[in-house]
Amino acid sequence: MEISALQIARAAYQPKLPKALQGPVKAVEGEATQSVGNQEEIKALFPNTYGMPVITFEAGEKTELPAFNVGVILSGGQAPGGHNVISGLFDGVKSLNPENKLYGFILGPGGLVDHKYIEITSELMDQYRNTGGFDIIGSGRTKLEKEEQFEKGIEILRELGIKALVIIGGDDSNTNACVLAEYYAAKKYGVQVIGCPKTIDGDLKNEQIETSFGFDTACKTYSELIGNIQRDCNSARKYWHFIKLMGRSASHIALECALQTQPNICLVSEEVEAKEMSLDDVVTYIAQAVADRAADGNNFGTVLIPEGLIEFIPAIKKLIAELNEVLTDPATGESREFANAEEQIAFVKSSIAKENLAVLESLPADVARQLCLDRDPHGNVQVSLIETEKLLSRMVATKLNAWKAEGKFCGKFSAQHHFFGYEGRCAAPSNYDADYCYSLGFNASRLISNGKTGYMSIIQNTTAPAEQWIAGGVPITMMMNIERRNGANKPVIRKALVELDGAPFKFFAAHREEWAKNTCYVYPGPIQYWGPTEVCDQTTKTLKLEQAK
Ligand code: FBP
Repeated sequence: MEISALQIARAAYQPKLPKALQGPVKAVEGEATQSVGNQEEIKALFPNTYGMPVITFEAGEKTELPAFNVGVILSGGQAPGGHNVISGLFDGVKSLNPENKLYGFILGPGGLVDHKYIEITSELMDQYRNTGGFDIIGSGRTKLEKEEQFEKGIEILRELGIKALVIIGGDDSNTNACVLAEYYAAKKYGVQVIGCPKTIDGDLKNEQIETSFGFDTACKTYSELIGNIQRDCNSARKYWHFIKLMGRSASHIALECALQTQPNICLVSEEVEAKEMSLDDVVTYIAQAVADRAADGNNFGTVLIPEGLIEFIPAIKKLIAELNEVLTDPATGESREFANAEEQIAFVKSSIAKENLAVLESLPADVARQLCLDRDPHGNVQVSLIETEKLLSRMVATKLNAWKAEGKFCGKFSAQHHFFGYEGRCAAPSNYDADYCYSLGFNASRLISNGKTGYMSIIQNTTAPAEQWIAGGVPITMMMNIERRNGANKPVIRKALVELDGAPFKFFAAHREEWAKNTCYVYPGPIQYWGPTEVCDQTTKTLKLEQAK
């Protein structure tokens, strides 16, 4: 296999570890914890893993441990740094006892159920250090939530002598990790389950988890591309660029990219919902900015659109909630099966309330169709398939034409469309993600050697130099509450959306009028791995603003 010069040079990079993880550790326990919501229900559902303390690691005495084996699973969408979590885990496990083995389950949680695995040897590991992607073992979106899957899992875990399983995933995958930890603890199977916070979306964060890994690199990659587009835009001065950004529901990616690049407009879904804006309100807001810039002779601009926007428009949100209900079979809790798409659409139309049907029918036909048909295995609407950037620019053009017909000056409007998502998910991890991910993985090995289960690996204080980072673990039950999913109430990790009273949004809101009217573009350029620390080692503006609070 031919490999790039960057990959060769990057392979030699030794990720940094927090001081506490550089030698033997001892686990310091905090107070007993509570879940963030629905305490009584969560406690009843997780009697063996509820209420455990937050753990912090400090320097401790070396102890000899008998050899043990560990399994690892990559779950859900790719995020830069996944290979570093695995290399940190690998090095951590081997440092405890060189006889220890690490097994990777192939193509996500399905690999555990189907008994598909490989041993991660040092030769294999060395080919993937500090690289982007999840291809060392692959990922998948199979939901691990049924007893029969857990039982299939224990068969292979026992066969391979695996004492602990590390699940690297987002909120849904870590919810499932928590259910699995509880199940194995209740059955006294002697297998520990540890989670690691992954997702470019940045929505798996809370008081304990500062950020999910991959968010930093993905946002820097998109910001480079947005900056390049803005430079083109400011050179040619003839297009409005509508740029949709991945992130599923939360707008963290769009907001972070706005903070890095200062576009003319950035929509924030959480604000659209809070202000109860309609689709027409959103379109009017953009069209007004286009007209205002045209009045200054600027017939160009950039608009950032979060992927989940459409489902935050209150009327559409209600519609989606009802679609989720009617498309779930109440008997099985699974998605209903249909012979074909037309049958599914007819079923939807005959099942939903009149007012929701009216909203569905008011949408362009292609968007309505996508809303009715596409679901991921967790029952989420597949927002990444909805071409919001085209929908909005089409509607802005129509509005500007109507204004022109009324005699209002709107200048020229010509649009280009982009969707950035897959471009950033497998980028080579930034120094921040390389260090953070390696530390998360290494730290997971210490949670295992300390006998913990139902914990998520956490690394805190990450805006300080890595030496000063704080390593430990948080019980996953602590992040849970009950939410309606797929037509049923379920215990899930609470998703972190953009907080409108949080520092990142407030900073953006204080500057956006100026950015809209004037051309204040910033061009961040590509991620740098070597060079001055202020260029190479800075994390996201979101995290810096949050930590400054
Ligand atoms: P995870 O939450 O699993 O990390 O996935 C994030 C994400 O990249 C979202 O931003 C996006 O909506 C989705 O995955 C796309 O999924 P797919 O890879 O299945 O197209």
